[in-house]
Amino acid sequence: MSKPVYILNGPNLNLLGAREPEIYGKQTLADIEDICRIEADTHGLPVRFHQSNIEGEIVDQIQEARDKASALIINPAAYTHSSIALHDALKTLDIPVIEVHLSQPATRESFRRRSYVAETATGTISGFGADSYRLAIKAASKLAQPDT
Ligand code: CA2
Repeated sequence: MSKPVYILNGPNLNLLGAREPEIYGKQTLADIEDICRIEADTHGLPVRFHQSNIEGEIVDQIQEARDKASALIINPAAYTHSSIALHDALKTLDIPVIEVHLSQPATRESFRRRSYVAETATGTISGFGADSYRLAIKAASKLAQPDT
């Protein structure tokens, strides 16, 4: 069995579907997890899906991914725009890192234009709603190295 793709989700994404559907869509995070698992299955990739509202827990997950994951997909939510701790943790990874966003932060408030994560990522996919995650898994399936 190959190493899983880690899919990490930051603060407030557990509220998806309940508020602001015009920005983030109607799907819940559980719906997005289902979409990810279905897409990953088509590529034969196992998935570890996680959400936390706590910055340090996300850092712990990134550190775990260093030797347990084949690729890391992360929607850091608001920590995208503030977290040097996530930036530093992500910089330690030797696996592909894909930053995802449901919305297109560049077209929103000016404080969303700065991403501390983008500088550490292999690439960023944003603005496609839940499809951003599906596209990120496609990218991960191309980039992830088979187990040695
Ligand atoms: O578009 C994205 O995926 C974001 O990462 C979502 C973050 C936002 O801070 C980023 O700039 C862009 C916000 C996630 C909060 O999700 C909510 C869901 C439902 C209700 C309220 C917030």
